[in-house]
Amino acid sequence: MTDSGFRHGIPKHLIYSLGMDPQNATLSDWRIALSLAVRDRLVDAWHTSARAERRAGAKRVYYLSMEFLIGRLLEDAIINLRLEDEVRAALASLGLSADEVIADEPDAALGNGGLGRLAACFMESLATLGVPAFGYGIRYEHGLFRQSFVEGRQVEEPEDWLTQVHAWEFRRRDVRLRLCFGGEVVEEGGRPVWHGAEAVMAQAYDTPMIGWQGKWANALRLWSAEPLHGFDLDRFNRGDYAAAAEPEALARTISRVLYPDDTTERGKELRLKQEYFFTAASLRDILRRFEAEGGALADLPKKAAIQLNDTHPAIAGPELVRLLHDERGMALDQAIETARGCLSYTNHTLLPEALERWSEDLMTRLLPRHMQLIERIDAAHAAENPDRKVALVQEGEVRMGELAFVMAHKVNGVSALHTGLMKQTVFEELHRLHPDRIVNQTNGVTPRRWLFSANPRLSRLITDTIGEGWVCDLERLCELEPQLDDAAFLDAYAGAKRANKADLAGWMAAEHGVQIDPEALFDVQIKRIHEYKRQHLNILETIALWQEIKANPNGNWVPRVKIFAGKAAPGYVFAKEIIRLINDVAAVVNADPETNRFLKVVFLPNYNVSLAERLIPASDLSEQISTAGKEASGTGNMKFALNGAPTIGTLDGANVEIRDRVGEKNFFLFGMTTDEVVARRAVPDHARQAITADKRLGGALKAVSQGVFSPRDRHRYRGFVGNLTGHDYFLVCSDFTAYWDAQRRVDAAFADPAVWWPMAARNTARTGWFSSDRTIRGYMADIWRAVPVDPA
Ligand code: Z16
Repeated sequence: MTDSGFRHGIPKHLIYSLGMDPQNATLSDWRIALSLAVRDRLVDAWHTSARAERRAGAKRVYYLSMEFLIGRLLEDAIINLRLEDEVRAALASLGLSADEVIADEPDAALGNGGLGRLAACFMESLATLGVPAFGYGIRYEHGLFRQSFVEGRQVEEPEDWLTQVHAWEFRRRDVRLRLCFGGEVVEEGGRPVWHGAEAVMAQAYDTPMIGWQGKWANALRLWSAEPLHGFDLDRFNRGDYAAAAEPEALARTISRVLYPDDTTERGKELRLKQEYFFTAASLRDILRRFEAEGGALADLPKKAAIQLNDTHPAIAGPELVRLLHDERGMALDQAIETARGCLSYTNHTLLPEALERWSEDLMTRLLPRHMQLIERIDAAHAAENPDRKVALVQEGEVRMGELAFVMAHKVNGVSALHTGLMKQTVFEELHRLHPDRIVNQTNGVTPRRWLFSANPRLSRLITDTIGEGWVCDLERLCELEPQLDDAAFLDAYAGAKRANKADLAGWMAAEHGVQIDPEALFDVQIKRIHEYKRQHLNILETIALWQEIKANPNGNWVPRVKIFAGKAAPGYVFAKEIIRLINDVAAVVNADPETNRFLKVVFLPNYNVSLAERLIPASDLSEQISTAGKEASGTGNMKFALNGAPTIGTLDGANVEIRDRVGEKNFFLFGMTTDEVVARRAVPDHARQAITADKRLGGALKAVSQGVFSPRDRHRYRGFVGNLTGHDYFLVCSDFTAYWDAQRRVDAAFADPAVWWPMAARNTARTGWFSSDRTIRGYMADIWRAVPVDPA
């Protein structure tokens, strides 16, 4: 199939794989045909990789994650296989636009935000580095909901990416595992045996994850829940159609939908079932592979590094102990040791509401044997650490963070600041007992997708200046440093950004009917909507700026477009209020003829990976304004910096490390530090004090509470303003003045191209360290003890 080239391969798949007559084919048909033709080109590399790792007897990395936010796959594959020119030419000869075909692919939105996108970047880096690895997760029928706005309010609709042919996956008919829930544990021949009451099948689907230049590929293996047996023919024949289909529907519920909460776990039974379902299926698959290749069970840690992405798969500890001890007869202590030798755990948040806890009752009902083993693990840990106070079960709840910690040989945080706080706060005691266990692995992003593919103009300039080596060795961006005072280089750099901004402005006009000035400063905050991320701080500053411009409409204002995008968890009422307020402010401000030359506000609906790829290369300013101590790392912050958008931000998460690298002059720092945040909260009336001290903040809050942005419903934001003036846990009011001042420093810098462009370009030149290749190398050296394999 490769010999005939795409010009023949695309119509061939259209006609013979999809059974379409080219005369009737839609854009989607062509896109699927192209995907199949591109897929043909990567399958061989995939098989070669699998054979090479088997031959080498290599240690494999298993990345267990509830979420893989992979987005579109076609462009990724085209780019990594270096097929851009060939595909473009073939599509053109068929009368098709490559950009339109690529943009037709729905995002695979199998994640909420940073955690899921990190998993996707890691899969790409693992393949680029040639590390034998599997990603294991859930093949959700419905990914993250689609967001739209009705009268400014978020409306959620189910996402249905699988209603179209998904060209990238292979259903593995031979990989189908039976899993149980519930039932009871009985003694048989002196050994505990778990008899589950309810069973489902875990069906594997593999999607190849191809690395740079197609040299290596790994599988992303996603599990789909299916019933043991088709449907009940007896019942059907008796005319009981609904009942006949019931077991099927029930089984499939497990992989039906992604939970839409990013950092709040809510103790739902189905969620625990999802967690056990994919974890247990993955572990069984891992053991099966190990046993097929031969070797003593005690050597499992030499062949399998199993990374738990957050606590969601923490049940892996007891499950692996169960597989080794109950099912294979290994002594309990040795089973615990062996499991620990394989397992490691990444923590992604310190927010108390996000630390998973499951009630002992639910755990006993759903996983009775695991509950017993958790108690055994706990007792063993207590015996080894007689003075310990932390118990795995407290107040009738199983603490999954502590369980993951105790069962892991390494535990990592995702930025230097976050890892330090882990040691001082949630894991203080466990850290004292196991001082070598916690390590840091600062997050990273894949440069293939987030620079090379998303920003071709800047990529071309970089390659023309320092060659193409930067794509898989991102720290070589520092070779741009000598050019940062060169007028021609800076002109070209600014030219790339301007062209990206013009594209974005054109797209916004065409798709959303909003007119924005491409010369204005594009100030962008895109991420999940959450109080700790403080989109409300941004909108209050916007309101204050609007009022200031109105008071002096002939002033020398620096034109700005405030761009927002992001989803709120459907049950998070306050976050939805923030969305509505931003939309209400946009309606009033954008319609104000006195100010709209200088200030526009746009909230783009349905934020996803593809929208991020469009926005980030066209951004001037990156908003990373969380309350210090709350954002574990952030990864959007890295993408913006790489693409030449300086940060306005707090000393939180990876912002700290970004600032260290780009230099304090190239970063707009503001706000309280983690320690100051803690101290400030202890001040009674901190919000009121801050409001009294800052006229602008007072004025903005007054406008909101008086209904300036909700003229037909003047009391709409009473609760919102009440929260900020009274409680203000995230210290929006206390950080307002510093934020305002930082924004005015941004204005001054942007107004002077001789200041701005060197600053923007320095952000690109100095952030090569934030490649996920570097992160993965860190995990390999400090946690996995795995090495790349030569495919040849
Ligand atoms: C998530 O995306 C994150 C944390 C978490 O507990 C749950 C989810 Cl779904 C994010 C962090 O908020 C972010 O700071 C971090 O960069 C990201 O995980 C990847 O580590």
